[in-house]
Amino acid sequence: MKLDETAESIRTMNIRGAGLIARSAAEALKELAEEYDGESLIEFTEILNKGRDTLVNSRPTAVSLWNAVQATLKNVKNAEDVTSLKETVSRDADIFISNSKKAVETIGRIGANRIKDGDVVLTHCNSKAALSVIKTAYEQGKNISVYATESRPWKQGLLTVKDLSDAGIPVTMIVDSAVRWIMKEIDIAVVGADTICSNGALINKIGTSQIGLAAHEARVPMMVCAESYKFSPKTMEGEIVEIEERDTSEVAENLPPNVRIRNPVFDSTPAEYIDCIATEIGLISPYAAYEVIVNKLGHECLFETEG
Ligand code: RI2
Repeated sequence: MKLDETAESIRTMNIRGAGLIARSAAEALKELAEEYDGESLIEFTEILNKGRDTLVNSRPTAVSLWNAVQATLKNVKNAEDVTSLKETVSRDADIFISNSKKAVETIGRIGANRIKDGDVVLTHCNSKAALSVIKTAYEQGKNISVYATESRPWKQGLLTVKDLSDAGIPVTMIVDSAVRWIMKEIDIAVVGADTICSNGALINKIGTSQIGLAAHEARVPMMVCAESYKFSPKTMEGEIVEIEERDTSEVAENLPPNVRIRNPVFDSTPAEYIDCIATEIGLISPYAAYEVIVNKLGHECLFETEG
């Protein structure tokens, strides 16, 4: 797939889920690099930078996309010729993709240790990291069942219930507004992440914060499942995460013309409602987000936030 097609697929949500978006962006940059047949390092670098901007502008909220292009292009400035630049982009893309896949598996193993035999789990939207945790707990022989929200307006919950049911896990779908009512039956809420801010706040699918609020009220722990590239270096500089608002036709059509619709698709859950974050480098407190950004993503990506 050409880079422009990948960017369009991300925009239209044919490619979706913060982890898959990240891996697809790395792959798109790798292919862009491999297909360059000129001899100018300057021209080649410009093409890569343009490709980076096209990808980053396709969806604004998930920092996984930004971190993926940073990781893939991190050695561009050191390349001395076209051949070595091709090799470096290709290698760094492969490393990112492979680490990303391994991270989802490791998170499954670590997060599953927080799920007990007999637990009733609540999940939201369709997160591969959260599903990795739930499926690993089930594969460990734990007798669990899952409530999955529908996740309006895109109804990613339908993907989640299909996946869990294919794995043999008892699953019940609820509408998003049933979350607080069902909370009395829930032992643990397990959700994914699009972005984690330096203050530990979680940006995830719209409705996640009401799960956090209801879980906190009911003293139900909420575990977030997030690869380290879901943590945002940009928030270290005080940048506010842009909450994507998508086309209103996704919510409803054919309403009277004087009815306004809004379609924000992410929200922010404060750190105080989050029990723990399962990452590939361990189970952490949301208040350790700063350390993850500095120690795992590295100082060099801080304050290099252009693009
Ligand atoms: P994984 C999704 O966003 C959901 O918000 C989900 O929780 C998050 O990405 C992380 O997904 P969207 O792309 O990376 O459906 O865990 O808007 O798969």
